[in-house]
Amino acid sequence: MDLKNHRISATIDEQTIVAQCTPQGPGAIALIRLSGKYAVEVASDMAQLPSKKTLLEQKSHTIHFGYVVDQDNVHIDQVLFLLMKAPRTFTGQDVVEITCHNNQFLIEKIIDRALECGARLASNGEFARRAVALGKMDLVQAEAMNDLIHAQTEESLKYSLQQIEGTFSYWVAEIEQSVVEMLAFCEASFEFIDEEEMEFAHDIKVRMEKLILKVEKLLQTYPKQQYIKEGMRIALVGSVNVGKSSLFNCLVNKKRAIVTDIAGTTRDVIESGLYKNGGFLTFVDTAGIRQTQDQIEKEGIDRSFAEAQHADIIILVIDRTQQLALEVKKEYQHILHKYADKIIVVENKIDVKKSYADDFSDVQLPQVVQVSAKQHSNIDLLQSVIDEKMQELKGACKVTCLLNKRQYSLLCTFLEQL
Ligand SMILES: Nc1nc2c(ncn2[C@@H]2O[C@H](COP(=O)(O)OP(=O)(O)OP(=O)(O)O)[C@@H](O)[C@H]2O)c(=O)[nH]1
Ligand SMILES: [Mg+2]
Repeated sequence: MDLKNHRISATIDEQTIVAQCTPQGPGAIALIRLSGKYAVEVASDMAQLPSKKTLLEQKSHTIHFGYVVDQDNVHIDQVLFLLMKAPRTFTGQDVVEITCHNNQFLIEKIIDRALECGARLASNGEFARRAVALGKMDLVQAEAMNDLIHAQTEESLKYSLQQIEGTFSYWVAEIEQSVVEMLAFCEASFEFIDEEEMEFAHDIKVRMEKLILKVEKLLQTYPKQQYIKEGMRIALVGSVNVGKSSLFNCLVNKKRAIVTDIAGTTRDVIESGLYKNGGFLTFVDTAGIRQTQDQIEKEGIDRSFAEAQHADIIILVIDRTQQLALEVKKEYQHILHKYADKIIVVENKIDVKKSYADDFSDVQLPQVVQVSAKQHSNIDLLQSVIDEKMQELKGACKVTCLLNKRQYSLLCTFLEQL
């Protein structure tokens, strides 16, 4: 058999796979990874070392300066070969990583050369799949690695790292252990059915209750885990012209939304995100609520209500210089009732004399933060109230592990069947 054919005809999981591991785009260096039964042979065929030795002759876990060459020994690029033989590798197979210059033409040439030498292109996630198949990590850890790469907040990064190190896997192992013990107790209860002193039924019941509590506790944190994963969404809601867009611009620290004295200036939802204290915040400006016949404005107002529902925190803005129209006041009351736990009420325009005080005595109004968006007064105070509210919401979420949707629905099924 031809030297390269035996590499290609290996079983699908043994074939040598190759892929660029670093993202495409500008940068100094890129990394190409080979993994498979014949990874070192493939890399050796494409490598030229100054010592004239081959990669096959080198020890495992060593780094070699050299060149990737074509079939006529013409240099393609000057690179570093990182040689790692099984089993102490990411995939559990022989792995060679090539650090080359980050030029897409060069990268493609190196990958083409690997293909000529008997590798094939890796499919999406194939390196991680092999690592799971060869017991280098479990599925939960592989998912955590994906979460780590895509983590949007520092906190979510922290949890993904813990999960790679096995926190959730340990948690699952403990659950498994409890189930196995209960099964053993069930079997023992059949064996010793006549022994009155052995209270298996009571023991199993106590263990089962503990187990259910443990799973329920983790499941309950799931909706709140989104704060950690995706950050929080804070919507500015209120009547027209109260200064929502002005306040929004203050909070995101740029002139993002248009501000005018024309009522109904903001027609659509405007978002702006920022990182703060390791978390991600998305501020959302919305169209002012009022009665209107304008189709576009109506659609904008519907979106404002949808944002109020969707948001983790609502900043409900009151203007001390204008009285709310009756129907708008009703909407304020409705929002205050429905979303009591996530509302911060802000009275804007404290730089001018108070001319109206809407009566919300029928609803329990939370603490009112007084600001002037125009003069940037008390914005720090508002920010600290927002921080407190965020801590309050997050505090209800003491997370053991961050679950993804798959893990969450599997745990729900498990709980149903207990
Ligand atoms: N005096 C004073 N005027 C303000 C303050 N905040 C906003 N304004 C003015 O109020 C008017 C409306 O401000 P916007 O920020 O556009 O109000 P809005 O709530 O976004 O309005 P819509 O988009 O129409 O719903 C503008 O003329 C602002 O300059 C403030 O703190 N003090
Ligand atoms: Mg506006």
